[in-house]
Amino acid sequence: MAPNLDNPSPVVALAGGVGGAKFAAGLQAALPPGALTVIVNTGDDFEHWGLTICPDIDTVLYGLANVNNPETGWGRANETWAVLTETERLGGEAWFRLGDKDLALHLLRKQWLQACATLTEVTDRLRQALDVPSRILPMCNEPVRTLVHTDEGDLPFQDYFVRRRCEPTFRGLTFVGADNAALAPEVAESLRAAAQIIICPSNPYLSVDPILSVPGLRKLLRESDAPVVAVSPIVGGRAVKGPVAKMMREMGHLEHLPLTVVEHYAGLLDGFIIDQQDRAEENPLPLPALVTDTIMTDLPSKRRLATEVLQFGQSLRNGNRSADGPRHENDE
Ligand code: FO1
Repeated sequence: MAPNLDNPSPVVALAGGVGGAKFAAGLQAALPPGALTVIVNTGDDFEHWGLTICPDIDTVLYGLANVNNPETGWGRANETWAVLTETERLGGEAWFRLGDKDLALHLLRKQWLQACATLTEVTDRLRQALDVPSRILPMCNEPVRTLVHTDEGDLPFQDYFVRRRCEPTFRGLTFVGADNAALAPEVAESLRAAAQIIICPSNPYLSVDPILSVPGLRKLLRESDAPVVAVSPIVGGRAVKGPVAKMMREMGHLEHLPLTVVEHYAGLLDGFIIDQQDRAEENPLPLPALVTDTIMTDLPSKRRLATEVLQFGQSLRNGNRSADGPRHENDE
């Protein structure tokens, strides 16, 4: 896709979690400055230490600013832990690791929110302070909190995911507050103006579904004449490891197959990108697929993948859409 420098065709990405942030950084590197808008999950957000923690916004922000911790994927590079260490010594909660540089951002976000700035305004102020050329939009300005139903009762997402390391048996999810979420004008306008819409390789259930739960957002995707593609978050079928694999098994997704993800996004997609390790899974897919290396280890690999995805989306826009009409229809 030849970048049009004076009027970059706007691209909108939906992202959450570490995988989504990595791919968003690849898109930013592959596009002219200002062409990318990232709509980010806020279902992982929670109140902690009297602060409003927005892990997925911050993971995307730090990734696009190239100040993220490359080992963990979240938090800051070259971080120090003086406040966390002293908090623990004084008997405070230390299970959620907030570093000193990270804390500065949380203190400012809290101050600006208390001064009645919206989360969208606060996030835009932070991304400009970190010289990020792309726009970062919370999925909405109202609080939506992912609540995890487990055999030990209901747990706020971070309690389940970080404090308990997904040990309790997963029983289900509720996005508390989604019904009262409003479609922010910036979100609606970016989706209406998009030349391409890309669902990043984020966990469909934990990171993308909360975004799609905002009333009116899914409809904007369906109505858009921009191609909508998704990058598979699963590589090599059962390769998902650790607590997320346990959670997915307990969700009943024993097979982590590309087709499962395509069917989960029923009715939204014009194309799907799968890893070459899952080439055999391409055939049953009921929509155009790009098979490529989706492993992102460094910025060049993120940029290469993003460039291929953008070209694939462009090819769908130029009419190579699946025979059965513009969207992979599913009677849902
Ligand atoms: N994830 C962890 O597993 N342990 C942590 O202590 C932790 C701290 C943390 C602090 C700031 C932040 O923005 C993210 C943080 N994360 C941590 C990641 C967080 O749990 C995210 O929700 C996950 O990456 C899933 O999106």
